[in-house]
Amino acid sequence: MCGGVLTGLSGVISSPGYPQEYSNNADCSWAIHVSNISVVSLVFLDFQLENNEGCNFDFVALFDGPTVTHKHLGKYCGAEQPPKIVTTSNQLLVIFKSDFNIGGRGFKAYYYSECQQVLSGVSGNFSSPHFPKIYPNNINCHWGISLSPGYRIKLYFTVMDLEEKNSLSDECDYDYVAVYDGESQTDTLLGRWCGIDLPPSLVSKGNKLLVVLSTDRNEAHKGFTASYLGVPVNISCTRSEFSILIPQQSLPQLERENIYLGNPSCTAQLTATAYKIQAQFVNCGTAGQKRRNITVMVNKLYIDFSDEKQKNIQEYSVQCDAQRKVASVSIISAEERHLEEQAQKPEGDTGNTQKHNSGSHDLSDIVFISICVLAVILMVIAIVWLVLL
Ligand SMILES: [Ca+2]
Ligand SMILES: [Ca+2]
Repeated sequence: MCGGVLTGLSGVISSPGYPQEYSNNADCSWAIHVSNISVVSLVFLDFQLENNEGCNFDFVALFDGPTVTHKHLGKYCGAEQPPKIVTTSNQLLVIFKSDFNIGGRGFKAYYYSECQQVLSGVSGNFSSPHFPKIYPNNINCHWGISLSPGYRIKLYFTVMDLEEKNSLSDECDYDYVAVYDGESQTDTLLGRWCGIDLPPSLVSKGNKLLVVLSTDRNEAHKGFTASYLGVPVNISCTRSEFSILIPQQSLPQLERENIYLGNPSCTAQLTATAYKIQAQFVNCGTAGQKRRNITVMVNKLYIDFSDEKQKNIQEYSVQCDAQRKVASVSIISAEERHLEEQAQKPEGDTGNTQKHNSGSHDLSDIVFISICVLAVILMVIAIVWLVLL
């Protein structure tokens, strides 16, 4: 008796009687079926079968799907370990056959699923596979959170119970959760956690976050649960003011004083459902900047997430093309902020521009003075003309 249907996220298969010599005339097939969001990886740990060219006597054959009619991924015999196989779908078929004589130790292999999930709701929860039961060994799960531009993602872990650190290296070498500030593992690593210490809450730089759970071949615990929240900023403008709305439910733990435009005296008001800032361009330090012959009104929105442990103020650049009444908001990343601070040092160009633009009422003052001057000139011309007459 050998083979079967396997539906776990990971598992081990081996030839009948392994590591004893397998029987003659064996005919086994394993249909591996992992969850819909995954592909299957198969890794051989040991491999020794009767060898012959073409592998016609004893062999292991692999198919990229549930039946032998699916794409053939390889046929192996002899003592050379087959390479790691990854399917294109969530199913893998493994066939083992032996003929009437000459055997070997057989094979042992493990399979695992690369659990992959993309989350695009404004808020959501996810947890390690089988939570609160023990998570599988040998898994590598990805949760990608992807929201619309203009959102940042705040991630909280609510339960954390993974295998402890390697006591020799003091690192999370066995099982861990890693969070990347973007959509792939090449983006900045925000941290790597294991054991029972809850990771701190994290805020993404942009509108994407990647959470990875990696477990090794033995010892498993309960796993983790996490929640995330998109922090959106809705902005519009008229010819004279900004209007900013942030749904209250997206920032449940904040006071209205934690949200302000330009400076802490321009705080948000609380409506029934949202934090709201309505600010005339002449207030809150909004300034006009010339961009390709268009004057754009610019300011910064601050959301203060600081707690006792850590200072954490997010900055958003808000802009309004007042003529077209088109507003936009974008997140200012830590790097951008750093560059800006560099540029604003006394001799910096940006510093001068900022100084020049401080207070947009400068603009209306200039217009007013110009009109006065013009009126005076016209009056003088009129008087001179009268006198000459
Ligand atoms: Ca044989
Ligand atoms: Ca482990």
